[in-house]
Amino acid sequence: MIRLFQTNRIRQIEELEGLWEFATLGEHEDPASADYRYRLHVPGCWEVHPDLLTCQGRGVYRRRVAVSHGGPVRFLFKGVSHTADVYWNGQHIAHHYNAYTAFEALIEHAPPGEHELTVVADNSFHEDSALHIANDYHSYGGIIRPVVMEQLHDVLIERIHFTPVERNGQWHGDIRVVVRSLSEEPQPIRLAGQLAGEQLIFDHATLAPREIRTLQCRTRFHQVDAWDCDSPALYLLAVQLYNDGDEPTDDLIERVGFRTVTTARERIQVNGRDVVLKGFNRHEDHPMVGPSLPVPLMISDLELIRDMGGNTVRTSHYPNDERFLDLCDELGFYVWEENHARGLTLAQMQHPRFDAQCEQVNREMVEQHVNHPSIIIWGILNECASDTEEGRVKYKQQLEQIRAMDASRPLTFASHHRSRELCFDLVDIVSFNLYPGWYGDEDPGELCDQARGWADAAGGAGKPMIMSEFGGDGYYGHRDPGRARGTEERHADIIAANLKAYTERPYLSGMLIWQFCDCRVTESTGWLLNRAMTQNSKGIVDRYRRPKLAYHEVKKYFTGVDQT
Ligand code: ADA
Repeated sequence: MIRLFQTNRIRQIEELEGLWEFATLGEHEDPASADYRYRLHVPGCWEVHPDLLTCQGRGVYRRRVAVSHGGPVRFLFKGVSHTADVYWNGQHIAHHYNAYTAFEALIEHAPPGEHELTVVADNSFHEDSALHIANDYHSYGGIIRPVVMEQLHDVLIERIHFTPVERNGQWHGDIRVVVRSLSEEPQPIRLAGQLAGEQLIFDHATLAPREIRTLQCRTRFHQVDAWDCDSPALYLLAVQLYNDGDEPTDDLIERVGFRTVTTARERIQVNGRDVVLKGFNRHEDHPMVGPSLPVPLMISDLELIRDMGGNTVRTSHYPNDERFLDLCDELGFYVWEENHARGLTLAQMQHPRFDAQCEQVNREMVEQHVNHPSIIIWGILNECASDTEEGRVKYKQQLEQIRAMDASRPLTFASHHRSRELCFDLVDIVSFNLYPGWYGDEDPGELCDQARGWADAAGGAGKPMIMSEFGGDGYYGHRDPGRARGTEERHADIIAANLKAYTERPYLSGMLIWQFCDCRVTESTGWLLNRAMTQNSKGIVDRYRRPKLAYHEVKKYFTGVDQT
């Protein structure tokens, strides 16, 4: 399944789901000489195969595809982990870095008939990789998200950017449609669009050869319901492109919601109403499928979160599968989506590729996910060097980049620098990762009050505050009346003490538990990567989603009802 709704009625698209041929590749081995001894499912990761459980390096996927009519053909890869090289009949056509954003591979003149598509994926921590490094989660290998083949015409709709605007109780929408010509000749075009019973009117245009242009309109919507968690009203936004005739030659459908997000008086507002975010940090991880959760498993994750009374997911620490975001739109969850970076030191932020790789993931994240009403916050650079002047320059640059692309959502980052933080003045929401009861013995309530003080003193006064991470280890099934560290009992105690303190503090705008489910981490040495069982065990459910004792504490504090 590509999305939770139909994205095209005119453009011919086909999901390339199923078994592809697969081979592991040596560091310098040519894919042409690969021994395709495996069949792996796409989407999926290679670690699900018994021979490849810990395989890290390069692997090559291959399949044949049928082109029905000659012309441009484009493959959309929704996520290849983590570096991809794509070949068409042996010829290199695309390169992309980062597992968690989509990219295209385009063939401008594909003759009809059968062709060979080959994808080399690399999940090694090579020297060109500034963001995928050994870390407290696993960088799986493979084509981890769906692949779509599109048969196009010379002019196409590249993407749609919808921004809802509320004025004097009336909903309006700013709609920007990016169109792209692949032609060497000027191309006259016109767009038609429909949203929530209104026709969208765009100017006609003639595109210069190979031009990419944005056409926009602002429309008033007379009969729409606002999107919110409790009533997640969604509308299809359909745009058709006419090139040189009366029949449209291309189209694109997005799904949008009408809602505003603002911050004022230390609070976050959705549609003008103060909200408190209660929820979880979540890694895309499952022992049976790695990062490639099928939709039913995504749904059951959200059902567990809802059962505990949660209303929010932070996509720690990377942009998520867009089908998960579709589900959040549809089922009514708030999302803090963040770019891909975790715990980088200043030296790691000074990697020669860091700036370019961040610029790219920020751009792709916003362009690809901007229409999800569930995303109410953009985040960047979790626990990086925001306590240094050099780090601050990079935070500022990235926040400005995102704000220039989308000024309709507040920005934040999760800090663990306490009183040393230097970047709270740059964001709309201040967020703290603190682990009272686990990494330190502080009282959660006192620490939280102290954190509010640090924020106020460091440029965060008047801004909403979120406890963006807290928790402790709890090994599923490890019970002991002595409540030793690592038991489910101690884990439940830590979660309860934190949640009691935070739910009692009216100045807090959010509390996000680290973490929803246990997750696999990189196996290595050093205190962090030496984690027991090579997993981060702070999940409220384990990797198989079995609830730990803490589940009931979360439910008690998030729902306000004690069922024990
Ligand atoms: C950090 C980090 C998480 C995780 C957590 C922990 O704050 O942001 O990714 O590593 O700590 O479990 O220690």
